[in-house]
Amino acid sequence: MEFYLKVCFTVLCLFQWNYAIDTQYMYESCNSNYVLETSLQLETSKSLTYPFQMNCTYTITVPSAKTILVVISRFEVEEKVTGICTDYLNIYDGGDNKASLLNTSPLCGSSVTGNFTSTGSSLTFDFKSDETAVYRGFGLLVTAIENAPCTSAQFSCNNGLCIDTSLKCDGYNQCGDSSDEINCQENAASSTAGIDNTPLIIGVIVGLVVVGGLIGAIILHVYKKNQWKKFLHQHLEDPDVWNPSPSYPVTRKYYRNGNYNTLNIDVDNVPHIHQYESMDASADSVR
Ligand SMILES: [Ca+2]
Repeated sequence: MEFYLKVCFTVLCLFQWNYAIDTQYMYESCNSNYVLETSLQLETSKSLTYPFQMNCTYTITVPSAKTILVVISRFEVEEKVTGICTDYLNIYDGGDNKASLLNTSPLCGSSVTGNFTSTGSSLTFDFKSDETAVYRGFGLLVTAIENAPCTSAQFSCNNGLCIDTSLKCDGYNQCGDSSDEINCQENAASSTAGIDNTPLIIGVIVGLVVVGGLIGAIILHVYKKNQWKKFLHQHLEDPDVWNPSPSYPVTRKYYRNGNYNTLNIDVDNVPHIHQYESMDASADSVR
């Protein structure tokens, strides 16, 4: 078990994979509440595009001492029609859509960027779509934050925010200024420096040897088969040439199977046949 854990950890570090983050979908969890401890990704729906006539709210609440940071990581919603958003997102600064709005106007189109921060411990997202033109929707990174000074269990962002320390170098910008994703390659390199990679190296070498052996066996088999065909062709073309190589014996068994019928050879009077009789097994394996 320890061997496999080391292999998996090494592979993860080598390829710098993002750790999985909790993802919630507004359409599939329409009009629900979520208690958030650290961070989640809020998506419009599980489908490739959000549905027509979607009308959902989603409320997120964090512990009372904390507030909420929303980072827009992706936003693809129908553009305005005659200056009005027909599909749009509103972010309310409270536990329902009666609270004050954090955004100054409904959010739509594909150029929405920036961060939003709650004043309290709850935020409510409200998304509506009409009956025309659906798009991929949005992805929002929602994170529980506190202001500095940070505790030992928190990471101190460059912008003065504190986030859970587990969010450092997880591939997502929970600080809002990306300071939690800085210098991650160096950290990953140093963290792998103390790992004993011997099992991984041995595994790779054994794998290469096995694969190389298989390839060699296939090449040898094809080579022998071709040589055997070449030899037979030569003797069928010219019956006077009768000088079989010990590597490709022609035996009594081979003659009596009818392979040389056209040559009218007296099997019992061909000395080479007796010479190679003991190699019947070898000839059979080649064929
Ligand atoms: Ca992060």
